[in-house]
Amino acid sequence: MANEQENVEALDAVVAGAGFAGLYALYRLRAMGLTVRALEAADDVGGTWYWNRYPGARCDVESMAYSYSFSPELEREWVWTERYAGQPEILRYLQHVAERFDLRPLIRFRTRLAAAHYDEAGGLWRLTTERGGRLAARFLVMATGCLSQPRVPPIAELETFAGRIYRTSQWPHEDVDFSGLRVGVIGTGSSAIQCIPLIAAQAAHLTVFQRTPNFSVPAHNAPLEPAARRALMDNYPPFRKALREGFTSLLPEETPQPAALELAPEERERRYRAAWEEGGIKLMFCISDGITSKPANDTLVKFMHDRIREIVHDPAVAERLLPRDFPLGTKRLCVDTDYYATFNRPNVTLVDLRATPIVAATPAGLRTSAAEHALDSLVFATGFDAVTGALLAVDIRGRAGRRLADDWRDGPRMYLGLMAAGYPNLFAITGPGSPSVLSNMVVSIEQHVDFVAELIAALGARGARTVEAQAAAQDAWVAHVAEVAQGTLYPQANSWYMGSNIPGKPRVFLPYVGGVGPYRRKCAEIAAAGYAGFELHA
Ligand code: NA7
Repeated sequence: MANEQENVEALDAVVAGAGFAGLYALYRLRAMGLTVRALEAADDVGGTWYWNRYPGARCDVESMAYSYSFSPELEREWVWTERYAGQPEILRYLQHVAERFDLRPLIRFRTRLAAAHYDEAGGLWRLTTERGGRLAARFLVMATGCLSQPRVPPIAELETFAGRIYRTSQWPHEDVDFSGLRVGVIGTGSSAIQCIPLIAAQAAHLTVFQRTPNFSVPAHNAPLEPAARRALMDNYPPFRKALREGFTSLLPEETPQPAALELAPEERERRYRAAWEEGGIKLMFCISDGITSKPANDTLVKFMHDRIREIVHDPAVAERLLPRDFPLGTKRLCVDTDYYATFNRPNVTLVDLRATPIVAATPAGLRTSAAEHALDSLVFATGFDAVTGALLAVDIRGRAGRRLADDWRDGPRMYLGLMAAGYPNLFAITGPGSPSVLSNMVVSIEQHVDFVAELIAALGARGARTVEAQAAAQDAWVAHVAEVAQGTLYPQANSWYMGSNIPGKPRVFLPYVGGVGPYRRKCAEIAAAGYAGFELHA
């Protein structure tokens, strides 16, 4: 490794992050003969699945689909045990991948990328880690995750609270035992909905502090049936193909569905029931227009309200749990085990923060405008600065010292969610304006990493040293992403998809909702057209 300056490690490529995206990027770039290292803040691989180890943490995409497809050997040898894999199993999988493909020696653990400044004269990214380490690399791959920058809202006088504070996004490695304790959970997003039933079963008392009620469907999680699992393991390619080419990448079968209002009410009800009984997010996809037509969506909302009222015994509690101010699916549909039923337990209290907001913490608990809630432990399940948060947490400066944070003041701007004009050789894996969080992340990660690897290879083949997005292509893509979103109900919700959960964040729809298969085909066409919209320079 040639050191061009003292104490600066010079590499062909640096990958930020060692989760699903970072591990595969390392694998691909090393196979191309590049010198490559990953910088990882944690002390192990896993990314999202390293940090989010709260009780009940589980993927809401089925395990057989939420796995890499790049290695047939890996596909044949890794045996998923449950329909939906829990966090420990996914973390073991990623540890296995790191070991099996000998990726660990390429990863600097406990090393967080702090700054990335483009050196135009040298055609290099000059990188600084949080502890002052310095590296230089031609290519920088941001594999920093879409839900990796936690957000914990300020609570007045929190420092006075005498109990223990936990965050679902940074859960301790040792077992946390809530037996005999009074626990509070703030938030009712996916993380909260997964951990609330388990905490309630263990704690003496659980108080759930809810600001916005959420929709959740049952997972009906279960051990995988060995014969069916084996049949799929022996014949993965068509399954993978269907995921890659379909609209959602979440479900292998995507047969055309009827519009909700074309169905007789009884038939609609039968479909919704069947989806509910099957479990998972199928409910969203058993009609064609759930996310584009408000009247269609209203029928899903009514179905969900009926289920919540059916499950929750106390009518007053059920009413407080009914989501009313956003269409179903415009905030991520949660997948749970016994979430609503947990509110039937005598040791669970639901506090409606809209009616009675938190005023301050006290040594003994939390005080709302109505009461003081005595707590021994407080759990924040309050979400993330999604999609752009982890990118902007790094001080990224491109040509002429321009700052990414300035360029994105009114919202992120990337061509295909992959590259930004003015930032040569900087790639985002599942960046803003790509299907990312609306898709099966592993499918989208593999597609982006493959695209980047092939683009780097194309540079070499053409004798070019840098690639960057053209401003006009980027503008057109950003406009297209916004236009497609406007054709859906998504902008009607104050969701993290819209950046609305972060005070001051521009209200922009972050992912691309045009479909995973169509997006992939668009990327392939662009590559086949000599990387249209990208500039390649010698
Ligand atoms: P989410 O889905 O963003 O949920 C965060 C929750 O925290 C949500 O219910 C918020 O209510 C609540 N929240 C946030 N700030 C506050 C304050 N200040 N006071 C009270 N409640 C608050 O994050 P998750 O970690 O659950 O899930 C993220 C994704 O990870 C999930 O979609 C899966 O894809 C995996 P709000 O709705 O903003 O009123």
